[in-house]
Amino acid sequence: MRIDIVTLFPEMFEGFLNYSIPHRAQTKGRAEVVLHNLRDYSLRKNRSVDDYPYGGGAGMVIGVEPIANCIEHLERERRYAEKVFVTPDAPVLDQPTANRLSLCDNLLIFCGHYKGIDERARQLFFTQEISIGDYVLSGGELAAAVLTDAVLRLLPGVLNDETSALSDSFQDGLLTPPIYTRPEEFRGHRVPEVLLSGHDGKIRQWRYEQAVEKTRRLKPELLAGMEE
Ligand code: 6GU
Repeated sequence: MRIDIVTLFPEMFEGFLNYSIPHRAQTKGRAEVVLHNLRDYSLRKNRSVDDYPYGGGAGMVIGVEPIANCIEHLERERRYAEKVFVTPDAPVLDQPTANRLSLCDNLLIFCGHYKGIDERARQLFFTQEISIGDYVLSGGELAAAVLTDAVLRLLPGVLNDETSALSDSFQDGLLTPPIYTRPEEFRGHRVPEVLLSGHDGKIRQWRYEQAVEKTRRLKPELLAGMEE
């Protein structure tokens, strides 16, 4: 898949995209992530993209013209399955949304900054809006990075063990059970005996019970839909 990210701060993505799973998705040829600087689409001499809000108030607003210019330019090259605006006043990203977006060929993610973007741009140029949680960040860049990571790790062939995305928390509607590695005992705290038993059936049953118990304790809302 190809992900085009539009931002005023493309450098913010360089570190994240060059490590770990997001890096592997690209070097394995499963994904291409292309950064675009919104300023390159400014029609002004000083490359500015923002202005004062009509009606007054604090903060600057990114104008509709550079956004239109940028997205129309990118759309001349390819069709996007979704054009996502990341913003805190939107539905919160969840695993089903990440799963669905991972099936798209071309994805566009637009990062706002300052007070936000002109409402007309939201209406005219995006097919979906996504937040990453109910708190405010300084800009959309970290949210776009979170969304990109959540999507890239789902692409086939990116994770070593093909089943390991399937065993993530949320993929079966449950949190993951506790996991352990050596040593068997640390300062008197032992690894649960069942995990050392070599008995696959018992281990599977224990992990399922632990997942249900942990979900009930930490995220009971995930169980609400499953109990009918
Ligand atoms: Cl997408 N943007 C900003 N600026 N803050 C956020 C967010 C997005 N999601 C949660 N907080």
